[in-house]
Amino acid sequence: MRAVKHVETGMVVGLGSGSTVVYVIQLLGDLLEKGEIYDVLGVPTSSQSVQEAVKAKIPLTTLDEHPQVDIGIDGADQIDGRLNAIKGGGGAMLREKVVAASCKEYIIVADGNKLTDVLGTGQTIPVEVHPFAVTPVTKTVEKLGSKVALRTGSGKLGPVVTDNGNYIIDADFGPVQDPWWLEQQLNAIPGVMATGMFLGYAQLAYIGTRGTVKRLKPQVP
Ligand code: DER
Repeated sequence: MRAVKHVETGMVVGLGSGSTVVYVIQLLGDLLEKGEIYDVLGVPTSSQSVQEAVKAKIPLTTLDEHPQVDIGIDGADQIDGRLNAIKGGGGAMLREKVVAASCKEYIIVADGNKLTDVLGTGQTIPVEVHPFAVTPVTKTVEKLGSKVALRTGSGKLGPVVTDNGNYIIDADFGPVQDPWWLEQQLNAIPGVMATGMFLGYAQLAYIGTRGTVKRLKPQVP
């Protein structure tokens, strides 16, 4: 996993969430155990990444103690050539975004099937919403031109409740030609806690396809 090679001794590392990042956390734990790097602290982005980091014996810290994170590594549900991404399939986007915004360098690791020309193509946009506001937010997001579904759990009845005690709506806008405009509109709705659009955060992505890994930098047209 090439992304892990960016982590150096003494760094504070943002630990993303999701199935891909599990390998990142395990590898980082291995490097620490072998003593190849040391004095590394992790900032977890979800209860999942806390559990994985504890298993991998990575010492953890908080943004209160380390508000500036040297490097963040996270997955994505969809990513375009500018390295703008849709995240939140795992429901962790609020903390993931706070950590992404705190990183000096932010790297996305994803499978090739996550690459798209236009964000939103065949992919819903998750929006974390305060439970008190879920109905008015849903109506407003529908008025912006999407079909909206409240995310419900498997293994639990009723809505998915995030690590922050909020609900998630998944908004299907189809291909989004101007994600920056949409991000601004969504963030302006009272009750929206975070959207799954991660725009302008990643400086680098490693995209794996059938055993090969491509290194991508943001393409500027
Ligand atoms: O939910 C999330 O934000 C995850 O990071 C997601 O975007 C990537 O998850 P995956 O690696 O399991 O596909």
